[in-house]
Amino acid sequence: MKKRNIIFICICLIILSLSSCGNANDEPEIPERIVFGFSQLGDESEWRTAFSNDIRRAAERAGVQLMFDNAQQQRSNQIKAIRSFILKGADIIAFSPIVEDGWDNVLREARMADIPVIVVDRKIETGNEGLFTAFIGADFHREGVKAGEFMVERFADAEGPVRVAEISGTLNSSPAIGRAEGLREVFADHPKFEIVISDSGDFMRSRGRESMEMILSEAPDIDILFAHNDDMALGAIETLEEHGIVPGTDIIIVSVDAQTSGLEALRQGKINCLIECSPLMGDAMMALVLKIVNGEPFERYTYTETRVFTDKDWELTHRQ
Ligand code: GYE
Repeated sequence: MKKRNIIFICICLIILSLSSCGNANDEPEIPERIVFGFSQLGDESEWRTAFSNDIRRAAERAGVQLMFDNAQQQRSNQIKAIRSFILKGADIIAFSPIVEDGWDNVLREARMADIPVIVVDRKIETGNEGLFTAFIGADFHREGVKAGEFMVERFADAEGPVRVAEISGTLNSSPAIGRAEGLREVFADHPKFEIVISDSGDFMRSRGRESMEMILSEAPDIDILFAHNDDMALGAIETLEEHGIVPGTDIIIVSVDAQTSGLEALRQGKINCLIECSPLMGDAMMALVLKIVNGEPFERYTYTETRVFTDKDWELTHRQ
């Protein structure tokens, strides 16, 4: 009987010690994952697809829980997405604004909910810069300047007028505004350059094709085409080839982005100059997200690097 009692007490003790192992108080705390809402503006270009993929990859690497919404090119959808992130209690929100204006109300709502907002890729026009926490993206004005500088160098010996056609990006979007302004700033000091026609191609390849058709009928004797992104340049190249015009030779072509298909066209001599705009901002954005959420110091404005690739660089490296 005594022995049985001892065995019983031992069993009780083992059970007790096992159950105390499962006690939540002793367990290492599993940190809560940061919930990050991202509103992407659409999927109009190769650049945009690369950017979306990069964000997904970076969020996974950083262990951040990503809520991703594609607004299909509509500002109203972006506003809805940001509101739903607020309602779902996101820790932090970022968005890539399709156009510059119209964001103040929803940003105020985020601020009332005490949720920081990062503006990424494109800029916004706001009466109150304090409505967003940080910006990360490219300097579009500088891209336009670099495009202009290439043209000035390439046509240094030309007497002029040098006739330029422009296929611009989405109206009222910050890359379209910045790239157009940068180019015009350079031309202001070189009056032999004349922008004879400008049309918006909405950053899409199909629209680039159409714009080029229109340009050929309205202003057939152009020397340069400046397309605000590779996709529109590639669409325009298709149209030129259909008309028996040799892109890169009969017309000098300059575009922005330098994504895979654009670089391939540069190698083939169909594009003469690419101004790089990198979509690979995911890791930098996640670093910013972690700093902001953890209350660490962070840079309010981060600008990505811009390189210039020309057909001459390609010829040089190819010959070596
Ligand atoms: O150049 C274009 C895209 O906002 C920088 O948007 C981005 C631009 C990019 O559709 O290809």
